[in-house]
Amino acid sequence: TLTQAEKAAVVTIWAKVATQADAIGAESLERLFFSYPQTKTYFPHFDLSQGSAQLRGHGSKVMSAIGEAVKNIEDIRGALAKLSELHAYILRVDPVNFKLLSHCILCSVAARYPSDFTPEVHAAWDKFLSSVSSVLTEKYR
Ligand code: ZNH
Repeated sequence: TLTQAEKAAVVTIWAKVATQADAIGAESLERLFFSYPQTKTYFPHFDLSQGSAQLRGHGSKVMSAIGEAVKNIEDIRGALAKLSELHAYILRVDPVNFKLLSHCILCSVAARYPSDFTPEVHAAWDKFLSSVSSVLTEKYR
């Protein structure tokens, strides 16, 4: 669980990220598919070329889910309950992929806000993304 200081750091960096959430979501997915091409197998029905409408649309959905988690930082599990069921029972995404996507989101945020991305913010944002990933993968069996 995140400390109060970590929660505050997440809320602060999110205030910036939220203003460019769609671009950051798309960039994160581009990084994911480019660096870890095996992740593309979950999206056989998508046009994954850089800047495609589907890639941008999906990036936007992922980032709004993360925004919901920030807004409900005291109850991430409750906020993402439905999404957790979707990933566990229907999508069945291998949990290792959540680490890869989290890493790509981390890089996209760091690249866009280098001076805000202090070691403290880095650590808090990383821990927050791990919490989100844990919630989204905890219903697997
Ligand atoms: Zn996921 C979907 C979020 C991760 C794969 N997703 C989704 C959605 C969302 C999300 C919001 C939408 C839903 C609806 O529509 O209802 N994810 C998310 C998040 C995360 C994730 C937040 C983390 C952080 N995913 C993931 C991964 C993968 C995935 C890692 C693999 C690689 N997802 C997916 C898919 C889908 C989704 C495949 C479906 C798509 C379509 O549309 O089809």
